[in-house]
Amino acid sequence: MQKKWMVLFFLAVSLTLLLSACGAGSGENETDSVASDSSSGAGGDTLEISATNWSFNQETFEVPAGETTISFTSKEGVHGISIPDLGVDLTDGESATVDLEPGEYPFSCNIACGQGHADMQAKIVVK
Ligand SMILES: [Cu+2]
Repeated sequence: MQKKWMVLFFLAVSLTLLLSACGAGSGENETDSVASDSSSGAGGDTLEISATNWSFNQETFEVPAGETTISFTSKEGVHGISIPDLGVDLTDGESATVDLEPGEYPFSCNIACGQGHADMQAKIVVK
């Protein structure tokens, strides 16, 4: 008689543990999706600039005025960007958050990267 109750108690405890483990699992997933949503939208606009040999992904980058995070990626070769009017210098994988006012901000590659280096010119147009 006593043994039967112990078995029932053991079953009840394992069932509770299983259920709470499942509950915790789905809760983590929800937290993950919320976290990734907020990280992609955080910090105002993001301007992504990338470079290859020997050009940037666009010649003109139009962005609205306000707080913008400029992030730079070098997809081929070793490049960087220098935006003198903003005091921003970035190399591969770096980013900077700036408060942009309307105007034009020319920039160029800031690493001596070879034969096409002088052609690596582009500009940010803030409206
Ligand atoms: Cu260069």
